[in-house]
Amino acid sequence: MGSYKIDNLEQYFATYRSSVENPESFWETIAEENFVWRKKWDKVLEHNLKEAEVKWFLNAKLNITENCIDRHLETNADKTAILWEPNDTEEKPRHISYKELHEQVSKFANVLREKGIQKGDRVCIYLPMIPELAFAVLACARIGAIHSVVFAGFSSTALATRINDSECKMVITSDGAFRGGKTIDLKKIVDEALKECECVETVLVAERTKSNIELVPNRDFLLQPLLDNASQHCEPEIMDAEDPLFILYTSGSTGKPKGMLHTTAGYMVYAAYTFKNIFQYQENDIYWCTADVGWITGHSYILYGPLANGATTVMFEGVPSYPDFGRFWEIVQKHKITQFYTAPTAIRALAKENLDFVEKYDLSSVKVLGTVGEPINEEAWHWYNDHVGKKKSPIVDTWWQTETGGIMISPIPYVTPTKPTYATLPLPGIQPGLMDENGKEILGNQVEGRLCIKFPWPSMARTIWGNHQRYKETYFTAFPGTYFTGDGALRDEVGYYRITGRVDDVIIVSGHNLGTAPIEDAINEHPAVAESAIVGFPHDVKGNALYGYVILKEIGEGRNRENLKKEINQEIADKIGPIAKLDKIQFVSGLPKTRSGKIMRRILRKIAANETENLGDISTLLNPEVVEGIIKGK
Ligand code: 7RM
Repeated sequence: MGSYKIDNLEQYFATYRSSVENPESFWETIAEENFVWRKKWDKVLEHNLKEAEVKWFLNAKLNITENCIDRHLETNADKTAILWEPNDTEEKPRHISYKELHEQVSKFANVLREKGIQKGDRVCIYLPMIPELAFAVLACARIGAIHSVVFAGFSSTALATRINDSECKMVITSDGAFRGGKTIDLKKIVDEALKECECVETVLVAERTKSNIELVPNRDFLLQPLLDNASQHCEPEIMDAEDPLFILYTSGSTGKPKGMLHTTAGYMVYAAYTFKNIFQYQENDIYWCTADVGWITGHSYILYGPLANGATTVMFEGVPSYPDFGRFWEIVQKHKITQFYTAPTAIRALAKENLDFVEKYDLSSVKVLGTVGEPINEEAWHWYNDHVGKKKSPIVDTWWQTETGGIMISPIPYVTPTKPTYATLPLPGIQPGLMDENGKEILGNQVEGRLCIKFPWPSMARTIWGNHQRYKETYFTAFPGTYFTGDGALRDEVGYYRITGRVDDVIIVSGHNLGTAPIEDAINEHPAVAESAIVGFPHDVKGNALYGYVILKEIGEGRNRENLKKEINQEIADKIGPIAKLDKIQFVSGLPKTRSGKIMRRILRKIAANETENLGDISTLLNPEVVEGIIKGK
């Protein structure tokens, strides 16, 4: 992209060097050469990381949908923007051209305006992976409404919490969802959630499953008739560079989920720049990211990044195991996928199945493979490389977070080398550092520490919705002047990074970030439970599984333990979602605690992983005696 070419390793190093020596002129060049601006910026960057304050492209004016849609119409109106692959193999895929996308988004945007949604209003989108999800997201962006997409696998309680936290005025949902062999009644979940949400005035319902639904008068409206009557011309709202674009919730280690807020220009520039370089997208490529739009990966690398580049992006409604474990590869063959981006948990699940499922398809169209979401283990990496990439497609192991908005550390295929289990090198403009426990930076190579980013980048989250103090405390106080990622990492002898995992209490299960606190809160609501603690333990498919230590109240002591376990998991499924169910539950008489009352998860983690020989120093505990009992009771 632009004059900072990265076509070979030397150019990568040269570009990287200039991006660090003069970040502002680097990002200014990228922004100038690749986007449509209604007005250019007065200043590239203003920042004070100690106060968690960052602004990019100050006073620039734009609309992200003009960059993702309108500007492609002149040359590429008939090119497929979104290639939608349905859950059911019998149903036909849909090729949505840039022209059609423009029409659909414009109509949808007019419906939103007609229903009273204005710039700055929050709109919750709770939809399965159907085209309406993409249209809804982009329609919000067209009129300056702030979208908050909630993954359609979340429970009504989780949905209600997120709707209320950002006071959404509208919910966009569907009658139901098809997921593999199952049908999920989404509208019922929304109805349940809305009993707790006073802020919601309007619900728009897309029809997908044609299931029986109830429409609350004056609140609920079927989407299609509204779209049918809407004009297909919609003037985009002109946004300031720093106007909010979206909120996306991510679980924290304590308390309620964090609504990460991303703004317009910086997010767009970074998502587009990284997409172009990391996937080496060429005209006529068919790019597929298997994530759900409910996660940041779907926002940046199904929608905004690819569309800003005029790419063809595949959106898949189903799951990798339906109708059988060859589904991904059947789709790759059918659509001649050129870039394929998925998560280690999916790779591990598929690698467990018969090789026939992958071997029987022609995967020769693939040029780049990607992974994201958690550290990929050596075995999964090699399976992916051997059986999917046939040892000829570089694997980009992309490290990033909801908070970073875009990929931060990753190989650039055909330019920089790959190394199994390593995310390798920072992208231009990204300045990682490793810190020791005393907050000192660890210099040199062959070292390990806490991963920080030492200089702002355009797509960093600007705040936590409604709680800037929490944003500052979570990310900018551990190592003042830098952004702390919460991850540990090592740097090898040539400077490649390998991410080792979270250093705090968020557990990643099947690539999804789960906070321990909300799960514990759910368990503790069971009438027989006194207290609980959750830790992750290694699981060969999910990466991590959840292990729960539960202290019962006296009334629980006499009860059937197996029934209790079932009830506890039901409680979790209802409050958080089935993904947070515990694989193991152990009833204990006490939990190891520090003198200030904090549960020592380090010890519980080791017990769960059967690493009891080396528990470390337990003498600082308030109650060291409970540890032996827990080990014996395992
Ligand atoms: C994109 C996303 C963020 C956390 C992050 C890491 C872990 C993500 C990798 C990874 C090792 C990777 N956003 N993580 N990618 N760990 N290698 N390539 O996943 O907010 O949901 O999660 O995921 O711990 O901090 S997220």
